[in-house]
Amino acid sequence: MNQTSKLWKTRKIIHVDMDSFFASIEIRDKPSLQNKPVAVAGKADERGVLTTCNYIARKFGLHSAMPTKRAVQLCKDLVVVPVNIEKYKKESSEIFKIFKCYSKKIEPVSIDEAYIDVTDSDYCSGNPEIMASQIRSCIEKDFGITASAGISINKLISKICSDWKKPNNQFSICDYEVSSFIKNVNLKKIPGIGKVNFEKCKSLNMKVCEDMYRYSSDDLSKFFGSYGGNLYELIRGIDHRDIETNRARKSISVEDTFIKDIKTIEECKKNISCLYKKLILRCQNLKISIGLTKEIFIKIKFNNFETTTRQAKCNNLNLDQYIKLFDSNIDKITRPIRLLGVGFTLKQDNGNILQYDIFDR
Ligand code: TTP
Ligand code: MG
Repeated sequence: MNQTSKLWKTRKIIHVDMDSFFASIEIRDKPSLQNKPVAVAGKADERGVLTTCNYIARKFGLHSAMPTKRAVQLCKDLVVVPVNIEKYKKESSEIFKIFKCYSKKIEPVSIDEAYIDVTDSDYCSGNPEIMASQIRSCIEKDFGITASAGISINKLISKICSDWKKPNNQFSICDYEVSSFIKNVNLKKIPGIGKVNFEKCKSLNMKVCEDMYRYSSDDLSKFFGSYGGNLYELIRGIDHRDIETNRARKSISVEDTFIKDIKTIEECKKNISCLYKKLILRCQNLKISIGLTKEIFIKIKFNNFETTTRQAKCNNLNLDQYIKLFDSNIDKITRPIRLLGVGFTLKQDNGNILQYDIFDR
């Protein structure tokens, strides 16, 4: 790492993200897997998918959410390890304790990533790059896995930076570097630009952030709806979001991938009924009151992996509401269905802010 001090004028945010997290844990626990392509996944003959794979396997084109069957076709020597979520949750909560040594302002984002606001931290003479380097060394020494880190003045840029030199590396962009750095960042890296919006960008001849600078905030709102104004700032590297130490849960859901695709309305309804029971059980386990329901939703993934979600306002959560939602949106099954999910979003406005548990998946 180049440790010549950069000039940090505003905030200092570190984004830490473990490298191929589930796979790294499995390889650590079974050293004979080292130097082999490894995926942590459901079984190929049960229509399982990859949760992740190590970087050796990624060279074969493998990635998260790819069906295991396809992965094994692409990479003949792939070692497929079953998922052990309880183990990863435990490791994760231990690893996250390291962050507390550097700041009280920590926002866990998922099982393997967090933002740490070290703006007011005096450790390492206030140098955020040295702090990030120490955090990564600690993770490697104490947990036997590697992590990458991004260091910058806001969440947007620090997250882009942690991915910039993955795996086992770190990258920083300080105040005066932001504007020139962000210009050449691919629009795909901007939160909110998913597949659909990226296609829209391409049709407008835009690939990197700078390509969008010719449009006003109003223009962008015309193209991208209410998100346009937000986008105007993000592509310029502006992100005022604070670190959320108490993230509120926004929704809860359950889903099932079927061993055999389902093809009839009756089968769908039967499965929605089973999923509803699971959802209620999950709410009970998490102590979430169904009285907090704002909107219910149903998710459908077809056998070509196209996914669609339908939602409706709801004050009184029950199975009939889901069946009604299904009936009013689907009158015939146009393609075999490989996955169904049901869930609901939660009201946030009556003091019922629920602690979001990143370790609950
Ligand atoms: P990621 O941080 O997205 O991926 P990763 O840590 O495996 O790889 P990278 O080096 O690119 O950061 O996700 C963290 C873990 O979450 C991942 O190890 C497995 C799990 N996961 C899923 O179960 N399903 C998914 O679709 C993704 C993306 C991740
Ligand atoms: Mg990761």
